[in-house]
This record gives sequence, C-alpha cells and structure tokens, in this order.
Amino acid sequence: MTALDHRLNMEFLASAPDLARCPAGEAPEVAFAGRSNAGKSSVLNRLTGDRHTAKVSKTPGRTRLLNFFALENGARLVDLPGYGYARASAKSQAKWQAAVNEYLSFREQLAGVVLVTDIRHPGMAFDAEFIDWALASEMPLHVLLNKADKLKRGAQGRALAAYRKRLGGAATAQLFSALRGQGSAELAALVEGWLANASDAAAHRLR
Ligand SMILES: Nc1nc2c(ncn2[C@@H]2O[C@H](COP(=O)(O)OP(=O)(O)OP(=O)(O)O)[C@@H](O)[C@H]2O)c(=O)[nH]1
Ligand SMILES: [Mg+2]
Repeated sequence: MTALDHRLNMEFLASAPDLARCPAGEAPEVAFAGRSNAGKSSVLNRLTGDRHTAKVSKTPGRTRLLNFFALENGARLVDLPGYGYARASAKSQAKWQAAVNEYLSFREQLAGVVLVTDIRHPGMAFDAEFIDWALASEMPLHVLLNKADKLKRGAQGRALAAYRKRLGGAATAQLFSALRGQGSAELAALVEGWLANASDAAAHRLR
C-alpha cells in the first residue's frame, strides 16, 4: 500500500486567536503541536497530498493563530502555532502560547495530539514539557520524528528506539519525512482511528 491510498481530504475551515473564538460544534479534533520549524504545516500538507493545504498558516499574522481544517466527515485537524518563533517578540510569543495552552487544557472535543519533532534534535525542552503534560493529563499522544530523511537508516532506528523507551508504552512514536512521504500512511491511519473512536464515544453519550 502506498501513502497515496491514505490521503486525507480536508479544507481550511477557520483560524482562531484563542479558545473562545475556536469554531463551534462538537466535531472531534486532533491537534498538531511542536516547535516552530519542526514541520507541522509540512506534515499536514503531506497528509492531504497537497502542499497548499496548510499554506494559510504561513501567511504573516496567521502563524500565531490556531488553524482548523475540516475532513470530509466533519472531524478536524488543528495546526497549532509553533513554539519559539524566532522573529516574534517575547510578549506576543507569551500571548499565543497562552492560547495554545488554553486550547490543549480545555478543548472538550480534543481526541489526541501529534507532537512534531525534528529527529535531529531529541530532548528539546519544549518537547519534553509537552510529553510530560500529555502523559500527566492522559491525553492520547503520538510523537513524530520528522525530517527522518536527514539521517541514515541506522541512526533513524536508534532515535526511534530512544523515544519509545522514554515514552515507556504510554504514547506511540514513529519515523516521518514530510519531504519524502515516509510514515504518511501510518500517521493517517492513527489520526483516523482516534477521530473514529471519539465519534463513537460521542454517539454513545447521546444514546
Ligand atoms: N528535509 C526535510 N525538511 C522538512 C521536512 N518537513 C519540513 N521540512 C522543512 O522545515 C521547514 C519548516 O517547515 P514548516 O512545515 O513550515 O514548519 P512548522 O512547524 O509548520 O513551522 P511554524 O509554522 O513556524 O510553527 C521548511 O523549510 C520545510 O521545508 C522533512 O521531513 N524533511
Ligand atoms: Mg506552520
């Protein structure tokens, strides 16, 4: 099976500066978090097979917003503002980081989070804090070791093993390359599984 069999069809839905202005409705969401430049937007574009999908998040002024994309069944993927955007002031960084923290802590329909990391930089402070938060709050977590194309196969395997050891079975991790498409089918299946579970759970609550 190729990555193309697992393309997710989605469209840009809305941008929000904070939790209060996130789109209404109860559609389940999976959020993509990570340091600025780790490749969140590139990962989303790889999932759709269209390099223009997440382009909106790169237009000036939009990078600081939470960007929502709707799948065909209404479920959503959320491109969160990157942590540590170099050209922003400390004040504006603190502001949008507060919006991300608020979203992660209080968004009812958040079904899981994908942490996008750069495989060459394990153990970055933000990534470690994010993992600690997700595990402590029992939020389903999947770690992407993105930019795998930058390392040889042996080094890729060692990086993945180290991450899995750290997660200790409490979360999953995989190799990914937004550039080459490596790991795309695996990620699409995981995201769809989380969203389907969340929809089932919501339907069950209604009964
Ligand atoms: N070699 C390689 N480069 C990548 C990969 N994924 C992303 N990049 C590059 O990394 C840079 C940052 O990618 P983005 O997708 O814009 O990163 P981001 O996490 O969305 O960044 P912010 O929007 O600032 O938070 C770009 O130059 C991408 O082309 C990958 O898998 N391999
Ligand atoms: Mg981005």
